[in-house]
Amino acid sequence: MKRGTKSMVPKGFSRRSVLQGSAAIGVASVIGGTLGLAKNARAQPANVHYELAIDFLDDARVYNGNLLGPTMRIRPGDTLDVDLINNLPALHDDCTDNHNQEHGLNTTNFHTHGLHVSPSTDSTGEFDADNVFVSLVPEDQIVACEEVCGVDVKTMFRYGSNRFRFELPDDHITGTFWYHAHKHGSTAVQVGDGLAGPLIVEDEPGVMPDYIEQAVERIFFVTNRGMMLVDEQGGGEMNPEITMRPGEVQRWRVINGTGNGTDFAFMRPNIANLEMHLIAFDGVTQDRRIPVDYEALDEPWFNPSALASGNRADFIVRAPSVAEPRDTLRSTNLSRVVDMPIKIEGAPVDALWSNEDTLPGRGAYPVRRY
Ligand SMILES: [Cu+2]
Repeated sequence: MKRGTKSMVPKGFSRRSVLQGSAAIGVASVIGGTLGLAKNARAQPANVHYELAIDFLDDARVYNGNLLGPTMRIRPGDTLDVDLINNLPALHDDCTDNHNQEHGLNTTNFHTHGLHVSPSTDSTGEFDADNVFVSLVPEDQIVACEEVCGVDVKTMFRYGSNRFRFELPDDHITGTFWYHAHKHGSTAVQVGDGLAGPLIVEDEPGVMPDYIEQAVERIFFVTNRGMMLVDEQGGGEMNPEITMRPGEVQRWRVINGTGNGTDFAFMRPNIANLEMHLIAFDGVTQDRRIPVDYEALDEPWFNPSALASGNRADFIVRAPSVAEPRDTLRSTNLSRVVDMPIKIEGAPVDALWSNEDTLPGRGAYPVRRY
């Protein structure tokens, strides 16, 4: 495979922290003239910006030189701008009359999986939104569609770089989503390479129960190469040992980003006395948490810890004081079993917990802005 020749160095990272900081101070001063956010108050809508430069890394197409893209964090009402920069070499292979044949392998697009946003343009019409007909080709690529296909194709070509703008409504649901390349003919290859990443629509403060709101967050991304515990930039550890302190409560956001549509991924911790409850699925918070019996390898559609390709599941997990190893590991030929080795170590913590199983459901009620 031909390698990219342009810079592999990311051109810049998110300005999210700066934006969030200034927005929070603005709200606090309006509410009471003092710093600090009141419970149930929310930040003003922000314009959140990420830049994704695509290059080759070890023969795989990647964002910003990392195994995955950065974790994008937004809130209901925000505008998300993604500047996509295609540094891949031109292939001149974009047009084909067979839709089911791989083509346009260095041509890409950007899709926010699960967001309720425009499938065409932003509200001004100036920027592309989640539009499957947009194709971002390398800067110097020749697109000879009429020659190759003999017809004018519907695709709208962009060259080199493009800004995508996603406007989230004020009452957008909060939860775990993801983004990925979505150009027909190259999606499976590019997502398998790593052109994907977590996308979190943050909960409104005060909506989730305290023990969930204060839980330590971990994001796990199931890829074709294994399960990755991701860091915010898109690096991370593949098939990690998961450390928890005795009594610690963690919120696991799990994304099945594999390109194989027939694979169910089963999350299977290796200790018998871990408390694990499903609290959200596909970005929708449940009305009640569901205890996960991760020893039971039922049909995947009965098992709350099974994720089909593209699914997301959020779990609230509490570590025991001492791990009891499981003695049997039942196997299944139905699916991809994702083993989660847990290591309980460090000083015990007295983390908030509740035996009450009620959850806010869709949770994200429209919140009045101040
Ligand atoms: Cu998708």
